[in-house]
Amino acid sequence: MLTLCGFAVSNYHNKVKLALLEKGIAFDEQEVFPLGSPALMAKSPLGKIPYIETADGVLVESQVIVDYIEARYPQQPLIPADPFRAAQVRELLTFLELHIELVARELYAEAFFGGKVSDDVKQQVAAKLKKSIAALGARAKFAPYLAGDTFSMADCAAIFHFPAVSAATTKVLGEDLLAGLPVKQYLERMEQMPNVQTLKAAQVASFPAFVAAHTG
Ligand SMILES: N[C@@H](CCC(=O)N[C@@H](CS)C(=O)NCC(=O)O)C(=O)O
Repeated sequence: MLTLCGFAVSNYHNKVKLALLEKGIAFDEQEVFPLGSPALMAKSPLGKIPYIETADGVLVESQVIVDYIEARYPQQPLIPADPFRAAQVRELLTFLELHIELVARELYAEAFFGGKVSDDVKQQVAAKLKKSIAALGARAKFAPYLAGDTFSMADCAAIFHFPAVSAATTKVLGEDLLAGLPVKQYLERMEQMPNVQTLKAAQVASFPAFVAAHTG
């Protein structure tokens, strides 16, 4: 049995949980907050969630976890069998996570946790995001899913990363940098999915307590 460890507000946690739910894989859950405890560091050496406990050991990094469950449980595939189409899904994931979410994350302290980000950092983040979001727009199909006609692991990520990036850029840069892409309509379509509704409801419900605990 797999145990998914993390907490309901995290976009990366929800990405993995949606993949498990859509694939119909049975799993246990343990609520873990990334607060640097020795117990956490023993399982997740970067101190991050999500991580997953398997019969063979622990895995960290959401994409590593999703790739593992895809290989281990091929039912309800979240990546096309065709190598080129599979690579296109991974290209979208790389744009989304390495070039967009990870860059926007620099704004989260000010956007969500009462911190402050310098004007220099804001300018650099805005410039990088504009370039990366244009690149995503050049590749993403939004028809109806991110990679085209089939739901994929790129959607598991986008459904939770897009709202975080929109909220952070709106709050800190005064502009939703995703507004030029059909993200709003895409998210409305994805929110028709029962598993997405369940995860979003849990995320919203646990957000105030999470922010209160992390606002210094
Ligand atoms: N690249 C990681 C990112 C995970 C991540 O950033 N998790 C956040 C919560 S959303 C976390 O654990 N942050 C605590 C920290 O970085 O110390 C993945 O894909 O799993």
